[in-house]
Formats: sequence, structure tokens, C-alpha cells
Amino acid sequence: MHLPLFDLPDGTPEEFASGAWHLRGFATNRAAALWAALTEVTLSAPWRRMLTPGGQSMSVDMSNCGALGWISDRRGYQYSKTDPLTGIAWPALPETILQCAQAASRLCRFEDFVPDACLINRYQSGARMSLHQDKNERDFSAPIVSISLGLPATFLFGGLTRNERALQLPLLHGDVLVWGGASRLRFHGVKPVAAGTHDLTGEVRINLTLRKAG
Ligand code: MD6
Ligand code: FE
Repeated sequence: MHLPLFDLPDGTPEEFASGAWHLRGFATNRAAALWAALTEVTLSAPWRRMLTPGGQSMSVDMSNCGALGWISDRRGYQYSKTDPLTGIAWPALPETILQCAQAASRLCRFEDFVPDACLINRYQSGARMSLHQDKNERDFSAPIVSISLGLPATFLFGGLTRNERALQLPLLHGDVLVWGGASRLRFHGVKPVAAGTHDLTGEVRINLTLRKAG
């Protein structure tokens, strides 16, 4: 059966590149629970600006939950079992976040995705993420699940080399990306987030990136 785009029920995976799916609005009905859970996480692991290996402050505020947290400093990018700010383990991955990620990945035929790391990104207006590859994880056969909440953003989706022209993908509140396979190592980034206000998150965009890192 042929379904034109405008007839797709919310959350239906659209494969926009080999191994990369866009699930529009998949998390919308869980957004309030996700927001409450990540707000709780950031009470224990506060928002901070990390340094790039070059020593510049990133424009995105970050935190983590799960067994491993993604961190960046002058030594480079790595996963850490402890929060360098507090010296203690990252907060546990909230069940509501885990269930959302697993439900989304299952729809894209990744049957047993067990993430051990959840990076939480907060974009205030003007914050951006320059083109990068996610390659600090041990096992590239696991997908990455990315959940967007709050203000919209334009996601840049490039190729396997930095200079390949990037597609632009609008990401809205509640959208989920699942990507792996042939897309796992594609360059990607986020254009500067425009100022605005969202009913749930206020003046920010939130992105949760779930990975199997260890
Ligand atoms: C963001 N996301 O959307 C940043 N990486 O704020 C990422 O860097 C990302 O969304 C790998 C897979 C999906 C992503
Ligand atoms: Fe990334």
C-alpha cells in the first residue's frame, strides 16, 4: 500500500538515508515525562559547558545519565563512568527515556538496543553543534537514538567525509531519529537554534542522544 507523506501516522519511521530513520512526533505523547525525568537528572548532574579539545567552550549545555557519560576536554572526547564535575557516577538512565529509545529503535528493526549512555544537550538561542562523527563508541553495530524536545532546529546530515554536502532536516518537538548501519559514521551537526519559546521547555531545545558506548 502506498502512503503519501501527509497520511503517515505520527511516529512512523521514514528512512531518509540508508540506515537512518526520522520518526516525526514519536515522543510527543511522552514529552512531559521525558522533560520531568531529565530535569531530575540535571539536579544531580548539573548543566555545564564542556571544552573542545582545542580549548574552546562549546555553545551547548550538557549533562549525562546512564552508566557512561560523554565528556569533552583538552584531552579529547571520551566516555566516563563518573561526572568530572561531582566526582560521582552519573544518574541512572530513567526508565521513561530507556523505554522511548527502545520502542523507537524496535520500530526500525533494531530488536535489542540496550543503551548505556544518554547525552543530554540543551541549546539556548544561537547554540549550535558543528559537523562531527560519533565514533567514540566501541560497537558501531548498535544504532543511535536521538530525541528532540522543545524549540525546533535544523539538523545537518552529511556524508562519510567532512566536505560532502549536508542535507538539512528540520527537527521538531517530539521527533526521534534512529540511525545506524550505513549511516552510523556520517558527519552531522545542528544549525544555530533560533530564539523562541516552547510550551514545555521554555526558551531551549533539548536533545537526548542514546548510545551503546561501552
Ligand atoms: C543534537 N545530535 O541533535 C545532536 N549524533 O542535538 C547528535 O549529535 C547526534 O542527533 C548522532 C546521532 C543522532 C544525533
Ligand atoms: Fe552526534
